[in-house]
Amino acid sequence: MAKILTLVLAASQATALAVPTELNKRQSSGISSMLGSLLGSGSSSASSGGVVDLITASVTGGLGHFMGEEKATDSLTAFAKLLGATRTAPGGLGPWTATTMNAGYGTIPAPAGSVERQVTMKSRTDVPGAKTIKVRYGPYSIPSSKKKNMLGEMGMLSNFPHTNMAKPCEGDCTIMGMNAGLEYLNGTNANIDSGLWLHHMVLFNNGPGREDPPCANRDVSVPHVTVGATSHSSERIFASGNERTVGVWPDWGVKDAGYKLKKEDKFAALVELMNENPEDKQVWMTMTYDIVDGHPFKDDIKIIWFDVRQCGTSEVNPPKGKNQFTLNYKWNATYDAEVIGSIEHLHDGGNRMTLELDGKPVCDSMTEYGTKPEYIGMAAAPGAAAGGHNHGGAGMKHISEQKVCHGPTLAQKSVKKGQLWNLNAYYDFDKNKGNAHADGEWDEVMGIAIMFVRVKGT
Ligand SMILES: *[C@@H]1O[C@H](CO)[C@@H](O)[C@H](O)[C@H]1NC(C)=O
Ligand SMILES: *[C@@H]1O[C@H](CO)[C@@H](O)[C@H](O)[C@H]1NC(C)=O
Ligand SMILES: [Cu+2]
Repeated sequence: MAKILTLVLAASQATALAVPTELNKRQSSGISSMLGSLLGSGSSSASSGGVVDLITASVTGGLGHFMGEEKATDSLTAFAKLLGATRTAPGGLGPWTATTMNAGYGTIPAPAGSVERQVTMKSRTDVPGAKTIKVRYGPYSIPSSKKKNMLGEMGMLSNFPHTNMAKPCEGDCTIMGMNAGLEYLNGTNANIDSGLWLHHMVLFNNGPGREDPPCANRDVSVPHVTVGATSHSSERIFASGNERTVGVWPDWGVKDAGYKLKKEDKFAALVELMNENPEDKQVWMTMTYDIVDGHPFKDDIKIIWFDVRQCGTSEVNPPKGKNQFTLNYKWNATYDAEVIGSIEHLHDGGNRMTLELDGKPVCDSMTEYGTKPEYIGMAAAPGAAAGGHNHGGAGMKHISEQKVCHGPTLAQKSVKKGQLWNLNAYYDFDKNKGNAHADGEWDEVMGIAIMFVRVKGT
């Protein structure tokens, strides 16, 4: 196993970092069949849809596009297994992503003069005893827009796995709200108008009894093993794109339930940040939490993750030649609960996202563009490349708001085991321009909804 691991690491590094992208097809197919025979001996994961496809994409410089294909989830899962992931162990995909894929970038020590890592703010809720705490994570160093990563993306810190992250409390507390942000080292907001994107972040909680229902039926789930956990020992509890949607449950009418955080729980995140400036940048990713001490409420709040590309990278390539398309995901509910609200995430080009139950609309979340100045693309700095993997350029309006469904805009307030929930993500590039790869093809898109449910305590 150790030998294969070294081989794969060496192969991946060698192919993606050293092999010129203009390598011809015959050479690259030679290399991948050689790798296939090396990896293939006794390893079913190297067969079609497995690691060889991934390495072939890497050799031909097409890894970025490959990540948005449906089979990429199987390939990445096979790669994770090859690096030692099992039902109970995360294996080496996380360390590989941190140190090989994002070599030289990621977390750095906070330079002298940086703002504090944690601040207690005025409470955002009127729940007795509640506090609002902002935790700054990182700082993270993001490559300049002139530097290309293994995926062929410019200026990207790509799904950087950050483990052992600070929690809003060390002992027991109850989370009642969350939102994410991006800041300069001095604590000033950082956004698109200065070329910095909170491309996305996913927060995981890893601890006894934690489980992520939609991915728990898989031995190995890519996002979970990437942060050093498994889908049977951890759960995704929050996510945000650059729209930075705020979810404060007391504002949705829930003041007597929350997510019960325990002493043994550990936080981790996938952090993807983009920089459109021609020099490296350093930023904090922030999480603002509303909490109360201890576990004063009987009921729990849980998170159900809807995703049109579940348990993979969440990325989907827009169908070729189509400007309008819909992406779909179905979830067959595995437990009973009360729905309190949902937060949706689309990429530029997205119109709206709906949740339906038995053909009946439950949530219709509209997308708004450029409603705030910091969501309008900055003028390119002299000498800058076209900006990240070409996220529009000067004056382009990006997603600034995604409507949250709760209360009157949430037509169904209960989930029953065995119900089929249907998520649709609607894209229309004629209405709102999407983002493009350097080669002019549409960049991958996403369709994610995180549904917050209340589970009765006993
Ligand atoms: C904070 O840092 C950013 C980036 O270096 C800079 O543009 C901004 O002017 C600074 N703000 C303050 C108040 O110092
Ligand atoms: C949902 O799952 C249940 C088992 O929990 C199964 O009986 C049912 O047929 C499934 N429904 C659909 C529509 O797949
Ligand atoms: Cu996204």
